[in-house]
Amino acid sequence: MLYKFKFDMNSRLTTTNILLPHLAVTAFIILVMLGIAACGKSGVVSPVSSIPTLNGQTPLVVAHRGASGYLPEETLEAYVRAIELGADIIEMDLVSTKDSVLICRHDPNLAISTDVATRSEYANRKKTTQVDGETQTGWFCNDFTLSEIKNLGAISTDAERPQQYNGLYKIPTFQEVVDLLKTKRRETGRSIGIYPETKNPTYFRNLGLSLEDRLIAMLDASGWNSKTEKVFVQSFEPGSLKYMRSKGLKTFLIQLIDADDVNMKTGALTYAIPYERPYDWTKAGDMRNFDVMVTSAGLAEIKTYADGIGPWKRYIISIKGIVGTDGNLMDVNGDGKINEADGTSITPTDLISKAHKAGLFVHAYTFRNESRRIASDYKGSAVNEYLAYYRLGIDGVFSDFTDTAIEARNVWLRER
Ligand SMILES: [Ca+2]
Ligand SMILES: [Ca+2]
Repeated sequence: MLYKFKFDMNSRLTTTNILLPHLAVTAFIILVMLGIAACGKSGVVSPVSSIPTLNGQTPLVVAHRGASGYLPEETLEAYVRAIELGADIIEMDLVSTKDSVLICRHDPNLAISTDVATRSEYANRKKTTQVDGETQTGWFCNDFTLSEIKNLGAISTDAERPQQYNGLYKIPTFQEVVDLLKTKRRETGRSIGIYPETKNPTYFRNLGLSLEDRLIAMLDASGWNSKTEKVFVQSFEPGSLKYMRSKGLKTFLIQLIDADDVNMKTGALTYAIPYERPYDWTKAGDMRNFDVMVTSAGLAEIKTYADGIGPWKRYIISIKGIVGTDGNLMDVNGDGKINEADGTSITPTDLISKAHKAGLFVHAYTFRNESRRIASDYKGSAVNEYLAYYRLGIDGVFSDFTDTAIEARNVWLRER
């Protein structure tokens, strides 16, 4: 039959030969059209046609701070677990020690994610200072050498998550995570990616501990300063991204877009220190909030220095509660608390399609399994939340629970 389809086009018109050539031509046209539709910007043909991501590829699962839902975040152990759970990419925040070593911590304040408060030898380092306009009391990484930080143990940052690993794992340097990833890539044969964030870059620059040049040098040395690898460099501060681009960073760059909270009475996002705007804007006297970044003009501006955006997920699907007769939000599920579980998803914004039109991919944060964080319309299932975003064409998700994000992606790929 295949022979007929290919070669009988001009042969004598028998009943069979009238029908088959038409089928052949039609099938050929359809195949060509599907092939064009499945070809993304990168020119790579997607295994599944018409996936609504920017490049037509399946959305990426980014292990946010490693397998942080299960183990103390940003430790080698949390990254190994995330890789075992199937993460496409591991994510980390970079801050600096006093002796200029990049380490993986979400906050300069070590009280948040380490056992420093229990160490009497460091009691005299406790202080109150400003981080991006916010007054904080604690122990700060820029007051500690790497060898001192290596004495500390990582702890869970969330009381609802396992506490039995607190203090067991060390704080890794960025180089140690890079080395781990190289080993794991060899062992697994998977091209697992990396997603470092310059954290509080203005804060560190003001201390003479700038992050950017060291990050570029380390990516150069690792052979990963390129878009041929799954390497994504992210920041909330546009100045940090623009600086790195100008200094030869060739990886994918992502502008993170934050807000403070959701007003559950209206579904509107709210803005407050230190989440209202990039801190380099504040320092420069630019008092616009992050929300200007999600306008068409804002996205066009981002496209001049970045490849994608990393918005808080509520910029795409926000939630709204029910206001009672007393004017207060109602405890819809009757658990005595008012939180995201009392909210219902509202109509999605057009941010993903607007960003795609601007040529930007969208990786949203942060997806978590805890029931108090799951809007009521997802019926307590984090899988349902991921599905809503995958269906909208999200290009990647930052998840504390890699396995759930992958399970949902499999459900979504099957449903297509
Ligand atoms: Ca981060
Ligand atoms: Ca409730």
